[in-house]
Amino acid sequence: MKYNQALLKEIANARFEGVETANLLLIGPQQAGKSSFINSIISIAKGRKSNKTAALGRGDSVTERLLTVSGQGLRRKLRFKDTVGIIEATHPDVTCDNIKQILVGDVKHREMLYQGSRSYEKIESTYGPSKTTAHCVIFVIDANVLNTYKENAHQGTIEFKIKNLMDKVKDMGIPFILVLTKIDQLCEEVENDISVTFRSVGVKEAVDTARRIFGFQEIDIYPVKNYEKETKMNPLMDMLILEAIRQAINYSVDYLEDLQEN
Ligand SMILES: Nc1nc2c(ncn2[C@@H]2O[C@H](COP(=O)(O)OP(=O)(O)OP(=O)(O)O)[C@@H](O)[C@H]2O)c(=O)[nH]1
Ligand SMILES: [Mg+2]
Repeated sequence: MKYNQALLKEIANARFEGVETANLLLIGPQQAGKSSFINSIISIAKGRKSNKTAALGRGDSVTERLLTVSGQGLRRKLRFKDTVGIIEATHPDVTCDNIKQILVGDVKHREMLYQGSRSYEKIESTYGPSKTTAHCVIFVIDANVLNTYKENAHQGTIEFKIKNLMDKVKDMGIPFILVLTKIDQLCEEVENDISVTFRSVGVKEAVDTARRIFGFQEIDIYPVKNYEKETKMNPLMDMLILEAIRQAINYSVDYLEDLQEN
């Protein structure tokens, strides 16, 4: 598809002030499709299926450590940071504390994410946008579980934790988007034909719910279908994923530009 080629080119041509590569940090509940999303992008960039970060449906946490994924060509523009999925309860919340450390670039590739977290003073004092900090956050949520989230959620719930992390990201001035995954499971029409995504009532409802619960703006919400069991590439799936990435890249460009100017 010509449109996809144009999107790919636009991403490949992005220029970031002060750094060569945009750091995109993925945050979301366990099993939301974070790793699958990263693998999907890499597959699109390569033009074939690729698995850089383990994504398996075992029902429990698959990604157990920070994985930084980057590559050649177009992929040199993007560095993905894949994190451990957020789960309900658990106190102290090591995963959320750890994600806050990752935001400020304080965690290394393959560092286990279940280790005791370090103190917050350190986080604040070391903060300074750089090659290792996040330049845009991609929140990833399964579109099918959105309607189980509550507006006035209490502490310990997944939605509370996500809102808390959103606040942190906003406080730091880091831009963010929301990727809604598994839209194929929302309704049969989308499952059969991904091109009806933007006409689908189910997708519209999911987008509205995400706006209401989390306060995302509509232009920042991207419904996608990740590659999972497919063996071949699908240009319509690619398009939805590329649109999300383009927005994340544009936000990274703006963010890094603002930092240089101020
Ligand atoms: N049908 C469908 N399944 C998906 C989609 N995205 C991911 N999956 C499946 O959902 C499961 C979880 O995906 P992962 O990518 O491992 O999710 P994750 O957020 O990285 O999970 P953790 O690392 O455990 O937090 C896998 O079985 C994927 O194949 C999607 O868009 N549609
Ligand atoms: Mg994962």
